[in-house]
Amino acid sequence: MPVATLLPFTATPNRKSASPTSFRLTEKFILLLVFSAFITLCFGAIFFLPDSSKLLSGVFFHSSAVETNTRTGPDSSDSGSAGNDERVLAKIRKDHEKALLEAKDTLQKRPDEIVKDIRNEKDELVKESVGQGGKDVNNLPFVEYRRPPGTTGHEPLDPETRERRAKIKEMMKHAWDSYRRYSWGSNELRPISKQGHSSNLFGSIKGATIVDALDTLYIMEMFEEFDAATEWVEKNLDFVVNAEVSVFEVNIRFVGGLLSAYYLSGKEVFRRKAVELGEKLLPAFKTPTGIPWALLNLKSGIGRNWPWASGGSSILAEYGTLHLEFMHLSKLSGNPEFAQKVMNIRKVLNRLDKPQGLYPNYLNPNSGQWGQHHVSVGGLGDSFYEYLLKAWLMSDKTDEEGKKMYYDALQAIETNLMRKSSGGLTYIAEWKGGLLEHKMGHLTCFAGGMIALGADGAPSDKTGHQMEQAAEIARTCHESYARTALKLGPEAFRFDGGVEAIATRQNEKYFILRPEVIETYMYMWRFTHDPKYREWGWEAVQALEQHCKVEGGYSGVRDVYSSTPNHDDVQQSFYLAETLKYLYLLFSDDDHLPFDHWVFNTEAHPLPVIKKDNTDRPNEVE
Ligand code: DMJ
Repeated sequence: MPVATLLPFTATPNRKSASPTSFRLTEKFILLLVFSAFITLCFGAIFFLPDSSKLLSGVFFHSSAVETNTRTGPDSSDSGSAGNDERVLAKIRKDHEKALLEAKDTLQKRPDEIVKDIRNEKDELVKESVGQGGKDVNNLPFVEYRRPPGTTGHEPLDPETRERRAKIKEMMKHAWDSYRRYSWGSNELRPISKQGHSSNLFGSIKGATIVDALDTLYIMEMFEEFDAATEWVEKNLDFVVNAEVSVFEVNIRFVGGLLSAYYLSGKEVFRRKAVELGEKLLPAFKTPTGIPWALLNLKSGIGRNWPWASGGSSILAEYGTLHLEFMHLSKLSGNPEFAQKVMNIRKVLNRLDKPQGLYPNYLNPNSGQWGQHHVSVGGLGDSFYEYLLKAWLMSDKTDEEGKKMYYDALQAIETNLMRKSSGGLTYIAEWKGGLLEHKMGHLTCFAGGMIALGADGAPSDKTGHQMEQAAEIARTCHESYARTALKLGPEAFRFDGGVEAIATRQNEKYFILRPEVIETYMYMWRFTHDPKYREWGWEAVQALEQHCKVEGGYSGVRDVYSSTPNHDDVQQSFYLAETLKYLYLLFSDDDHLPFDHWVFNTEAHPLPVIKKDNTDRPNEVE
C-alpha cells in the first residue's frame, strides 16, 4: 500500500475528487487498526520497560533543562510516590483515549475544517494566557499619539555628505533586500549560505531582523519596506511560544524595536505588540529580590539564570538594561507594574555596598548579594551605566536618582578603570577583584558616546574634562580599527605585553558588524562637529563595503588582521538596527532625531523624552 494513502492529511490527487465526508469503510478500518496497535505498544512500554512511568513523567510533564535550574516552590515536591504513579498512568490512559477519539474525528474532516480548528485552538490559547494574569492587550487605554519632532530628516546641503548619506541608505537596502529574499521571517540572515539563521537568544520568537530594522527603515524613508515589515508584524509576530528567551535581548531588540516603530509611525499594532510582549516578560521578576532572571520560558513563566554566571547570578548589563523600555511600557499601557519592577532594581542596588564605588557584574537574585567582583564597562556591565544616564535624560531630567547613580559610577570608573597607555591612548580596563586586566572590548567603545552625552549634565567643572575623555576614547577605538589589516576593529584589544590597541588572542580577533565605535563617532560628531568623526565613519563604510559585503548581504569576519577575510556567515540584526542607523545619522543634520527629544535604547531604537509638562508638540513640518 502506498505510504501516501496512510497519511490522512496529505492531499493526494484521487482524494481531491472524493466526496468530503469520505473515507471508505476499509480505509477507516485499517486506520483504526494502526492506531490501536500504536496505543497497545505505548501501554506495553509503560508497564514492561524498567521505571518507564518516571521516564514518561519526565518527558511529558517537565522540561528537565528548566527544572534543574529553577528554584523549587512548595508545589514542586517529589511526585514519585506509588499513588502518584497510578494517577499519572490513569491520566495518560485517559489522554490517549481522548486523542484516539479526536484523531477519528479529524479523519472525517476536510483540510479547510482542520485549518479552522487549529486556528480556533490557537485563539483559545491566547485567551487562556490572558486569563492567566496577562492583560487583554486589545483593550489598551486610549493614548493620544503625537509624533515627536525629527522622525525623518532632510537632504544635507553639502554634496559630499549627501552622497555619503545616500550610500548608507544603499547599504541598508542591500542588507534588507538580501534578508527579505533569502530568510524572510527568520531571525537573521546567513549571507554566504543564503538562508535563515536563528540564535537561541530569542527562543522560537521569529523575525528579529524585521523588528530590529523597522525604525531604521522608517528613518531612512524606505516606506515600502517599512510597510512590508509592518504587515509581517501584524500577521506573523507571535509571542505565544513555549520557549526560553533571553529577557535582555528580547527587551532591547523586540520591545525596543516595537516601541520605536510605534513612536515613529503612530501605528497601534506596534503599541499592542510591545505591551503584549512586555506582559510576557513580567514573570522574570518573580525572584525573592525582584532582580529578574536572565532566561524565561514565555509559556510557563519559569525563569533561571545562565549556568555560567557566578553562582547563579543575574547579570548587571541584563537586569540593568530594562529601564527605558519598561518606563515607556507603563506609559503606553497604563499599567504601573512595568515601572515598579525597574524602580525596584534601583532600590536593591542602592542598598548594597559597592566595592570602590563600582558595580560588580554579578548579583544573586535570591540572596541580593554580589557574586564575583568583576567589573566591566564592556560586556556584562556596559548598558547598565548607559541606562542610568539615559533614564535621567528620558525623564526630561527629572530622575535625579538615575543622574546621581550615573555620575557617581562614572567617577568610580575613572578612578579605578580608566588608564592611559605609554603611547598616550586612554582606555577602560576590566577589574577583577581589585586587579586590572588591561584589555578593552569593542563593546566598551560605546562609552565614548555615553560620556559625551552625559558631559553636559555633569557638575560644571567636569563638563570639559568629560568631553576630553570621550574624545580620547573615540581616538583609542579608532586606533583599534586603524591597526588592523581590514581597518575593522577586533572584538577586544589589549594594552599589555608590548602592544597597544591590538588583539593578541586568536579568539578576540573577530568583527561581527558591531556598532559601538560608529555610535561613538555619531555622538562625537553631534557634540563637536569635528569633521574627523565623519572621516572615521567613512573609513568604516569603505572597509565594510570591501570586506563584509557579499552578494547575499553583509557578513562578519573571523580575523581582522588577516588581509583575506574569512566570513562568519551571519548578518547580525543589530547591523541594521544600529550600525547602519548610526552611520546614517552621522551623515545627517542634527535635527534628525534631535537629542533633546529622543534617547536611543542600547539597540539604537529611539524613544521619545517623556516631557515633564506634557507639552511635546507634534512637529509642524511633518
Ligand atoms: C547590541 O545588541 C546592543 O548594543 C547591546 O547593548 C550590546 N551588543 C550588541 C551590539 O554589539
